[in-house]
Amino acid sequence: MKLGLNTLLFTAGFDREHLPLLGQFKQWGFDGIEIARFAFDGFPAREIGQAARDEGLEVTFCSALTGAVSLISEDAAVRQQALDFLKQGIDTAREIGSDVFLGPFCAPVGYLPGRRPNEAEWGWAVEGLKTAAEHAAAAGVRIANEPLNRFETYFLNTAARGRELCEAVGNHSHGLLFDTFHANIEEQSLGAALRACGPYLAHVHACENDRGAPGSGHVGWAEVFATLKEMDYSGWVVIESFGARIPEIAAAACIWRDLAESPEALAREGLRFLRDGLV
Ligand code: LER
Ligand code: MN
Repeated sequence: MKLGLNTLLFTAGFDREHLPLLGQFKQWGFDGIEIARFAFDGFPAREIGQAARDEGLEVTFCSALTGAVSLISEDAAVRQQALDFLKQGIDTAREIGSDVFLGPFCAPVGYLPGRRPNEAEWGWAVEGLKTAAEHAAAAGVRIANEPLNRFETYFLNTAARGRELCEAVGNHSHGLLFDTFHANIEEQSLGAALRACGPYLAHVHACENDRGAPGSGHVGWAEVFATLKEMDYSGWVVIESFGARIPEIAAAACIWRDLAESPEALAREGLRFLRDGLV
């Protein structure tokens, strides 16, 4: 397994000015950097991907549907906007040299209409993701679609439902991202949930129950590590936490206190814990 660190610990909009982070990530011992962007126009993806490789880091590429951009909107024009966004994200992942494009890609993060998802929305998700998966396959990129906890989305909360979605999409280029923070809230068993992802498991976010350093809280890590090994998972396990002092991130992730002594301490302690348990 390869271990990475998501840039949301430091910034909501990774760009050239953040290139000095590459040397730090490498020095701390990460195999890769997970770059997060929520807009792609003008982003120098090729240049940044090359800079990461020059530093000896692999790259994964992360985004999310935000605002009003939804693949499952009643409005066909909005669904098309979401599909265009996903296609552009996939193209950016290819340009940056990532073979995954990951994040929550059905409904915008934080959209909570106060009811269950309906069949029309399920159909729109399947239809949109089929088209996105074809685009991803042609680009040599795999979509890793992320179930989120119930306080961030009403649409896709569990691995079991994620697997149903993958089966309905029916394209290996559409898989699942398993995030231990969300799963810790929604799943009855982390091991069973990982096994439910099965061959669709495309990416893992390692995040503590309070979104701090993996190993510092009460996520059932022993079960997570044992199940990933039992599944012969050989992909990425990426530490995802959020900069508590970065206003847009703090507000989006509702983080109102520091989760570690410093972002560096969170990254280094989390990495040591994951290496001990996984590699
Ligand atoms: C993103 O990976 C995530 O986990 C969400 O909670 C925020 O988009
Ligand atoms: Mn995540």
